[in-house]
Amino acid sequence: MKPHFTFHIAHLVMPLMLAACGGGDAPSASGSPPVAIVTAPAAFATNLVGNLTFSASAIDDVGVTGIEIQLDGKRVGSVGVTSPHQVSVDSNAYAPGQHVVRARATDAGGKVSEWDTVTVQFGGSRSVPAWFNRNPTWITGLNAATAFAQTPDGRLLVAEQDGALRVVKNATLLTTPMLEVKVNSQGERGLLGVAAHPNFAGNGYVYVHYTSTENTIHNRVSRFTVTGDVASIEEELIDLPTLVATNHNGGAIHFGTDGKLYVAVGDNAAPSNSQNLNSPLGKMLRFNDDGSIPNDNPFCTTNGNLACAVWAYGLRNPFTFAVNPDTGRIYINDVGQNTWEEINLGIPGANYGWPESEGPDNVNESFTGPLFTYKHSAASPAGSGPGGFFVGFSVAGGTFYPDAGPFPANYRNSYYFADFIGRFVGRFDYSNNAAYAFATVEDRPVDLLAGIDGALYVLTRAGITRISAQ
Ligand SMILES: [Ca+2]
Ligand SMILES: [Ca+2]
Repeated sequence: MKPHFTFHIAHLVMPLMLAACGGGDAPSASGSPPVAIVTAPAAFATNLVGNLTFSASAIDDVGVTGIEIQLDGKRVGSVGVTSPHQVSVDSNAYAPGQHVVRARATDAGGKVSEWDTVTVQFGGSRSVPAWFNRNPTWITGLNAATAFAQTPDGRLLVAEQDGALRVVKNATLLTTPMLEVKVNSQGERGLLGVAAHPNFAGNGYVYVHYTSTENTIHNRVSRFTVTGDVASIEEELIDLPTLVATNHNGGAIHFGTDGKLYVAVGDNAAPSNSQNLNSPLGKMLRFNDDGSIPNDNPFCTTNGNLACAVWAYGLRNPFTFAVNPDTGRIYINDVGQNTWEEINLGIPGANYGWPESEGPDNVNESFTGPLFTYKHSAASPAGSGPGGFFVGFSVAGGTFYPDAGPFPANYRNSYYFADFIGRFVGRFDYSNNAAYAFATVEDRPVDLLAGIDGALYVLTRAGITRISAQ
């Protein structure tokens, strides 16, 4: 702890000297903003358990009037005035893994310091924070599930890799699938994506993304019309190129708030596809709800060509993505190769860099780097660098929890993401550009969904875990 404090003293002195030298502006009653530092816990502290004391100090040229300490973006305890300001935190209330402590100070003139932030790791064995319940056996008996969607009436439609679209109705898995498509399910092929039309209540349209064996083995998006719990009338809307490898198909499909259908497509293990705008592979594609190509996509040289559907590119294997229902923002999870997992902000025309770059290792400033990225191995020291204490191998699942809902306020307005191998759910707090541990899962997660009832649903290969506010 001592070296950490000493390190910050050097930073504390400088603003005071600058203030003393005088700037161009006339001095106000409050002068310069204060400077705050977190003095406990130490940066990158690991395995913090039990009751913890967080401490922060602040200095100001005129006088500190408030010191605030936050954990994971939420204030803990009261605002103090005297340094060191200390608050108590029961770490047993939180999931084990990464948490972020920060402090700031104000002065009499309302000037506010920068945040001083330390990233730490809590220990313990809690599977969700104390304000939540987790039911890992809410639905069991799924066969190699890959993705799910919810209809406005609350049913969950669950894609199984072998081609069945299952229905969960009133917390029960129905025996009869809503539909079955004939698939090739070798490797990562099969039924991979499902979406309900924004006007499902009116038209009954459900969309599926699957590996068809018709003529050649290729991925296809079809639309079905649902009556009751059964779908009929397949309309084959989009046929992607013939596959070579069995992996990197991407898979997720969702409607944007613009009413367009977005389809995430992997590079099919041929990385050069991702930078080739004449290939729909390694891309995020964007279609009208009838499978036709909108005339406002960013790249199009030959009208009607499937390449005109490209909305963003430079992706490797975007198995999952999500649309923020409040803002329309799209976050694209890209499964990495040897080093990094990525969460990318969807931007029309963006190039996310694969295979020229991965994670934060951007080699070209025209590439769009990830919003958040975590590594396949611990940093040195553990917790430092992009991703902090998050370690995983396959980002699989993402959903926005909206501004409203039964979750405690500080758990809303967050992007939840899961890792297939790490078996965890993390929370990306996009307002503060930080990620925190949220939950552990007992099986391999493949998809996440913030449900109409305000619960967070975690789809695993074999079932659905339901996480709800207490
Ligand atoms: Ca001041
Ligand atoms: Ca990238």
